[in-house]
Amino acid sequence: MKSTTTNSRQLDILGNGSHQSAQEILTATLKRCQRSLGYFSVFATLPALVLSNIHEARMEDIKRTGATVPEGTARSSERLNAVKTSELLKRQSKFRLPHQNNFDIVPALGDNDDCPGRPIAGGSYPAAAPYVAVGDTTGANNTVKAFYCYYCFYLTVDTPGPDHVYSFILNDLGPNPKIEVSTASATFSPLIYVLEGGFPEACPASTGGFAGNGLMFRETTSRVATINSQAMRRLPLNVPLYLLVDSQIRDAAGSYTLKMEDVTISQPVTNAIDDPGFFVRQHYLDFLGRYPDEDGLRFWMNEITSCGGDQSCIEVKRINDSGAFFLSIEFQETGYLLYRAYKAAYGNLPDAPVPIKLNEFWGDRWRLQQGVIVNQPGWQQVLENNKQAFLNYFVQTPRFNSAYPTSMTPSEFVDRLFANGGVTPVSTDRSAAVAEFSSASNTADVGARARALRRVAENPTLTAQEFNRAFVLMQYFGYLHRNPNDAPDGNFEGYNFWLNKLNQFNGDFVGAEMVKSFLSSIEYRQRFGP
Ligand SMILES: [Ca+2]
Repeated sequence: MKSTTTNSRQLDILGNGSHQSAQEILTATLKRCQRSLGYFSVFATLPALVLSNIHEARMEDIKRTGATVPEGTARSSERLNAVKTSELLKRQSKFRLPHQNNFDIVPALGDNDDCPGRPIAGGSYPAAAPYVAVGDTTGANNTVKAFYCYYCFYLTVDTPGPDHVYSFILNDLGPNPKIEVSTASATFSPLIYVLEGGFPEACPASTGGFAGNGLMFRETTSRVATINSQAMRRLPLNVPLYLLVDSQIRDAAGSYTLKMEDVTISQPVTNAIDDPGFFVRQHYLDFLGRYPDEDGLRFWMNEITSCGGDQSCIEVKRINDSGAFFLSIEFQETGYLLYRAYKAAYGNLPDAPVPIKLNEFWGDRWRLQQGVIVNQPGWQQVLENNKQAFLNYFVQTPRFNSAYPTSMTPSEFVDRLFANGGVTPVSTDRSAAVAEFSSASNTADVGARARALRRVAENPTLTAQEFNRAFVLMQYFGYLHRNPNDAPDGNFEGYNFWLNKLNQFNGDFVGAEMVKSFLSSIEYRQRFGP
């Protein structure tokens, strides 16, 4: 197919490695994940399989339950319009330019009197060998004239003096981390503050800017301004930070010495999403709706950092890390269950191939997700409680009550759920759902409504049928924070393109280059930087 050829050629030019090596690394990753984090145990049969076998596993699941798949849902043979396809790829899959993989380019361009300032070189800086920089703000730009500090009692702090900017990402802190700016000047009292980065407007580009993302500030005492150990621990790890050396007194300026110690700093990047720690952290936020736990963060970061400077290895690991978040138990049992509840309850949205909108997904996901961290003690019970609470809530919403009047009989109720889910149930599954209502003739029992809906939403046939569809939808929700038919698409052509491609590759997101394309898309990358 033309699009595939074009795509492959682009990959070859950039030297992004073969599918073979990607698949080998993925297989190894799967094995390690099973051992360490319980990831990928989506289906009982899955641990023995590599990802390219997922489709077969799901087919086995369906055969085992004796259910049927409606014609045309699992695979589509629709031919793609070559012109439209190339346009889609052009928009979605602008692969990184070679220089964007060079993490050391920033220091060469660095200057510290304008954002993003001078990048601090990556490495560990113990107290015995701190990072030290000497500067003088005399004549510097007034990059930030004021900032809003949301961790400082919501203060707006005026900063009209000339300032210097340093950018860095904290990877780790030792026992006594510290940032200190000292001066020998009797007329210059540095005011130092930290801005949070990770989004395009995080650091004002020209002079006289206002920053809305202040994390903290420190004034000078005895010619030293210090962010001490306690304050350092309030700074987020794996997030781009900007340290500004400004002035407490209007227009005052002078020389200073900056010292950072007992910290580990990431290699500087031009776009925050190229930093391994930020990349992983962002996946927790985008797919699991929570901050990372330390073990998980380190595990997934290590997958990437263990590549060292091998760019093709880094790219493969980033793709595998990324896909793992959709495949994780935690997502499958929260975000994907939410998707399936909507699918069973209402079927697809009008004139759409998907059952749920982004605002519905974000609005309800927390109900299933709250407090769940897979592999932490008691997580199964927390998840079970969340599922029950969510489904009880869901069946009492006005939309559900209106779609399923309590006057419906249990059989009508269950049949409609299965029909909306696109599933012809085996008789035992159907009767088990109906039996939730005992011998009642209507469906007024809220608990039974919730349990019956759960049986349909967790039905293995439904779960298998919707798997690729949900995977593609989550590319839009997770990476792009939008519905597939929102701008710039305006329709579901892009969604259908990726669904067809994923189906053609039997669910193998590496072979289909789906995750890779979303990660590389300008739309995704511009969420975080240039
Ligand atoms: Ca300033």
